[in-house]
Amino acid sequence: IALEQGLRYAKERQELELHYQPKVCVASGKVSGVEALLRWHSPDFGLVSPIRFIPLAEQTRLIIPIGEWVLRTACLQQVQWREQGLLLNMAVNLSAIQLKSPGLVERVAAIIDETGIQPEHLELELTESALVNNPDEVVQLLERLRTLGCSISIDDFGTGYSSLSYLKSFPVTILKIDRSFVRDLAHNSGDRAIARSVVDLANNLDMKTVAEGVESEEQLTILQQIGCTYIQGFIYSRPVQADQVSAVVRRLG
Ligand code: G
Ligand code: G
Ligand code: NA
Ligand code: MN
Repeated sequence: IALEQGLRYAKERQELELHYQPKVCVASGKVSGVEALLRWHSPDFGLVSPIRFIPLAEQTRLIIPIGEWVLRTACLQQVQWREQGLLLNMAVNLSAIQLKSPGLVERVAAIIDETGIQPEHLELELTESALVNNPDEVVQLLERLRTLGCSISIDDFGTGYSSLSYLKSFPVTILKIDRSFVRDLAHNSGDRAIARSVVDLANNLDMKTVAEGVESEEQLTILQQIGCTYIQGFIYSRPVQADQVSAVVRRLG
């Protein structure tokens, strides 16, 4: 209850912050964009991990106003960077609760409008598990989001039991290979087979791939050989504060 109480006022009390983690394009070696990742600096609980507070925010539906703040803040940041000559795609996580909430498409449209982000630079990350129920409705919803001009990626792909027959009808542009398959890539042939299969599947469906949680040169080499499109992970950068992003982009070239 105490944590919930704190979370309820976190936004008004300006305790929320976004960090940004780069995604590097394998072909060009350049940073193509960043993923916005939420942080909560609680005066009572310290720095609370999203692994702890996102589920609570979902249970209490606080994720709806918080998620709106995340989207608006990330879009404003993208525009600010663009005005400084730093053009980055901005990926924002949307939870299943947000996806199911009435008026989502209208709220995303309003935020695109209000912030002036060019929607082709906005990517919405949805977890695979958010997409499994009512796939017919989900297809319609995703199509409406795509009509706004943004792109959609499936986060944590491979962990959520989505049906392959629906995958082809989801208007999705990117599959994110879940970190659990990347972790032991160098030593586990099963994980290598899975990663390769996800990349093949994506290619055959005209989608791109992001590997998450890439930490080592060995993992990177395998992912390059497999033909993964983008790499995200500590090997390039941890999630960093907004004012550190341009330095990270310069360092990575
Ligand atoms: O940022 P990492 O540091 O610890 O994130 C942990 C988990 O929290 C990840 O699964 C990530 O997708 C999720 N997460 C981080 N930021 C957000 C956000 O703004 N919205 C939602 N729904 N999930 C987020
Ligand atoms: O579920 P989602 O993909 O949004 O999760 C992003 C989470 O992964 C964040 O918690 C982020 O801090 C974490 N993360 C990003 N890169 C790495 C990495 O290279 N290794 C590990 N262990 N975690 C990572
Ligand atoms: Na994500
Ligand atoms: Mn993920």
